[in-house]
Amino acid sequence: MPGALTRRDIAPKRAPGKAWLCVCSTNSSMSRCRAARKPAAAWAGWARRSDRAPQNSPAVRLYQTPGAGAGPFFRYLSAWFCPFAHRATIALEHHAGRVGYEWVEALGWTRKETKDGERADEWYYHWKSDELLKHNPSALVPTLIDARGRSVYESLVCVDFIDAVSGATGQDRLVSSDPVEAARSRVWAEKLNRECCSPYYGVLVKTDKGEQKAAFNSLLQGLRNFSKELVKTPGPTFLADAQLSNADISLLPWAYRYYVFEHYRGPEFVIPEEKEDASLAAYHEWFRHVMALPQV
Ligand SMILES: N[C@@H](CCC(=O)N[C@@H](CS)C(=O)NCC(=O)O)C(=O)O
Repeated sequence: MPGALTRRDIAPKRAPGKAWLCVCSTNSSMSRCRAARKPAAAWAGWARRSDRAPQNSPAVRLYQTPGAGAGPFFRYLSAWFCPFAHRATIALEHHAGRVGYEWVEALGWTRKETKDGERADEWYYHWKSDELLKHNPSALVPTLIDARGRSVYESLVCVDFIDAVSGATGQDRLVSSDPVEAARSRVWAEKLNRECCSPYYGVLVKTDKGEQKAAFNSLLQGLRNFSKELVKTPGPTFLADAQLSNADISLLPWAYRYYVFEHYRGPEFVIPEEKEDASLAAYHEWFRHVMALPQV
């Protein structure tokens, strides 16, 4: 019968000798991903925690597959370094206790063995797991696989999907229950992606200094636009009263990384502090707030 898989059926198959990788193995505050550091057995207590979550919404019922415990559970195809995946990770961690997941490191780079050791440092190759190739036509992370083997992908879609199946209500939702606010934050999730995430790559990948600067300036303008929108509602986040949303999560993994600009491009690529540029004050307040959240 379709959907009769148990959690054991979707447990990860760890390659012999491979370590469990964390979302960010550096000393960042994004390194606190609990699931990434834990093997399958660590989820033993998860079903118990999920008993506390509302279990009566249609979306949650759909994901209660026979034998799979009390709440939705996914194999989460991810990559420790990927900011798109980090959007999904934040949504999963936000709904920890309502949604369970098994982290699977599904792509990366590895150094190739060479026979003679010559120029060994340059011999890297890009690997992808068979599971990722099978479950996402573009073979990109993040990709979520449910107990029936169905997949959901595209980071912003994953955030909304995780929220929909979580059964969360009120301030815990990442998509407002007010349809107008939900529409506004959906528009801004896409806008932030275009204006503040995409130019990040222009700054770092372009070789022409003028093009790097143009990308940086357009990113700054995106942050100023975001600042203006932030002050329309009370509280530091996009939605009112500190409710975290898909718009905040859209920007967060890139905002966290902006500090690398100074290292790779020099001091003129630092995001100005609020005392240097008052139009960025709300953005900085937002950044301090979201970076201090336990799920980030
Ligand atoms: N539009 C996608 C982009 C995801 C993406 O580009 N992920 C990268 C890792 S950061 C990836 O899977 N790259 C594999 C490849 O390019 O083949 C999303 O929002 O999920």
